[in-house]
Amino acid sequence: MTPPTLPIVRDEHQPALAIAAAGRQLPTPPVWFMRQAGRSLPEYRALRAEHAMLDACFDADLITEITMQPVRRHNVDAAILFSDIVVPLKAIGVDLDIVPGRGPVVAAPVRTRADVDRLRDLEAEDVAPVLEAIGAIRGQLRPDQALIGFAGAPFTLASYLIEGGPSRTYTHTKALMYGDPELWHALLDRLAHISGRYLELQVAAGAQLVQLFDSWAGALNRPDYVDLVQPHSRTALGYATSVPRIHFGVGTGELLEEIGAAGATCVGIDFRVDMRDAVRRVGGTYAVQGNLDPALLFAPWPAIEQRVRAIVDAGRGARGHVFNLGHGVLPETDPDVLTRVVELVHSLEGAA
Ligand code: 1CP
Repeated sequence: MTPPTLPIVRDEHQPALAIAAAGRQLPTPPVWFMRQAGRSLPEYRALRAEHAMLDACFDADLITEITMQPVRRHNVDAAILFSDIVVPLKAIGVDLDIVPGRGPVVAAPVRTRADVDRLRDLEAEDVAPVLEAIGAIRGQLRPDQALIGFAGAPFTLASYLIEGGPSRTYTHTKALMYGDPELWHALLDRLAHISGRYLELQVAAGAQLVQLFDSWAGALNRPDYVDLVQPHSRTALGYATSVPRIHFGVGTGELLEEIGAAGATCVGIDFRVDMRDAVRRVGGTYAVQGNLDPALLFAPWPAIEQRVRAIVDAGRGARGHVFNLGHGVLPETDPDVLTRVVELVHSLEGAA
């Protein structure tokens, strides 16, 4: 296993979350929530009632405001840029929309060499409002709060492009992956450079760490992940080696070591994995992030508290721990419960 390249961390100048994600144990784990900016917040729903999702993703003022909403409300240790994994694809001219209640839908699915060749490189001017928003967000965050940039990993992006939209079975994706490996690698290489460049641009604009979302990589077994996907995720993460790098996928319990070895400093742990097992398997090499079940937030408080404490205890055994959910906040979640979880995590002090 290739050890991760850890960035040089100067503690006084780094927010706690960047330090933890780089691989350092802190007395109190920093906390944020995947999908913290979104439909669980009434202030988000009010804003989005007036603007389509993709319009909001290309408007610097809206990006800034929506990114800051959960930070103000929950006092989390990080903002995650309000955007979507398909934003860089839209920015290079792919005809797609984010359909309410469904997700990204691509007008003409990518399935041929000519389709792949049309995916051009991403330039700073393609995402100018995003980069402008990053500066504005940094201006509003406290120095101890981090700004997380993100991108979709090549496999997850490819699944939307090839299927034409969300999928449960990835039939077209896998047919191309197994049936035409040459075209598959060409597509994933294109996407790796687009994603990587997007991460690089966000870091240059002020993002202090990044997360690569390979949300659907859990659909693959380990050898296929290693041969057909991991090299491309490594290419993407290679664009952001100056900052800590979280790498996450849903249902990736079979792949944790490989998710880390793709060039991460912190491995995202979904809620199907026992945190103690995750720490035993990868916590000696990488920081870990996770892994409260988002559905647990609907249980009575004592059940939530018990699980939060258990995850924090388990996380203390790793090289670093960022508290988070094991996947995104569900839209029906009571935001006050999220705030209470942040307060609880912040109250749990242990030995560093
Ligand atoms: O109707 C709405 O309000 C739109 C819902 C929504 C939101 C708020 C979508 C559509 N995307 C987003 C924002 C978003 N997407 C963020 C914002 C910041 C935050 O986390 O607070 C992030 C990080 C994403 C990333 C994203 N988009 C992922 C990776 C994370 C994950 O959940 O695994 C994926 C897979 C997407 C695709 C996508 N975009 C939207 C939906 C509903 C989906 C999933 C569709 C599917 O199931 O395939």
